[in-house]
Amino acid sequence: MVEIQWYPGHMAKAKRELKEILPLLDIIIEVTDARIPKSSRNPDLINLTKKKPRLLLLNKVDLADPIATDQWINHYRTIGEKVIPFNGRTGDQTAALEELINQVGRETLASKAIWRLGVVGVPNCGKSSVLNRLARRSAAQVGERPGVTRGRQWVRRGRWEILDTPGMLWPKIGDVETGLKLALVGTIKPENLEPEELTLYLLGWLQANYPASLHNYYGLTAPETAEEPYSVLLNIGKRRGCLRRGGEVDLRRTAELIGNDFRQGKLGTITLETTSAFPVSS
Ligand SMILES: Nc1nc2c(ncn2[C@@H]2O[C@H](COP(=O)(O)OP(=O)(O)OP(=O)(O)O)[C@@H](O)[C@H]2O)c(=O)[nH]1
Ligand SMILES: [Mg+2]
Repeated sequence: MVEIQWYPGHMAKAKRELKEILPLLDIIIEVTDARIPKSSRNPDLINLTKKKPRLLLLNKVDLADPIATDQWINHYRTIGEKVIPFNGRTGDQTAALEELINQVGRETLASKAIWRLGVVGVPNCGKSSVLNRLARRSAAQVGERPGVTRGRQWVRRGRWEILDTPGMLWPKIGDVETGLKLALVGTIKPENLEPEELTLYLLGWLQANYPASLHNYYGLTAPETAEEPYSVLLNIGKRRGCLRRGGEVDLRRTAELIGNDFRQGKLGTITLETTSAFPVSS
């Protein structure tokens, strides 16, 4: 298995800059990806912001398994987080988010004229989209690839000053599965990854938890969906015509295709981790 150590200089800089600006921030809005509600929480960010009022957003809920999302929301509520599901693309739940901000602000900053909100999280999880929803306009640039936001950007709306920040990972992602999941949802640039390894991991998860997705989208038969992940990869490559000149399956291209299908939600609503692996007390 490849060990993902993706911590370019600009992320170290982003962390330094966040540390500098943190004393100014009143409320932290930590954005995560609802498909990996645990793995998309940066331990550095949790640590840096633990003394601040903090809201947790499970963003991209439209792509996540709704049952798993409910379980994760319950899990986080149980351990005392102020958490809500969110869809940065449609802006559903913006009113609920605003209400939560107002509630936390009333409790902690009642007398302050200006409330400074900091939007933080791993790359590509939808921070700028969330900011645009709160600002009610397209103030920040949004994009499909990680690393779109490079610098800090303040946006004002009413009594709120909202800060958009660049995505941050942490220097050493110790657990291989965490790295694979972060890569699968698109927080790491694809050119830094091994698509075959990622997709074999994804296929194993789909076979165990969402076998119907392989049947419905790629047309595999039930026995085919139960084969080794490598055979499933080959089979999808054949069916999709991802072949090299000699007629053999192009595994890399097939793997990229499946990864893209997953990221775009074509395989259905899928969450890559369950709460059961993490005791409520964790
Ligand atoms: N399906 C879906 N896509 C979303 C959602 N929120 C954001 N996106 C998309 O995810 C991609 C990344 O969104 P951004 O808002 O740029 O994410 P970011 O966290 O600011 O990314 P960086 O600045 O690169 O770290 C864009 O293509 C958005 O349209 C969501 O709730 N659902
Ligand atoms: Mg951004």
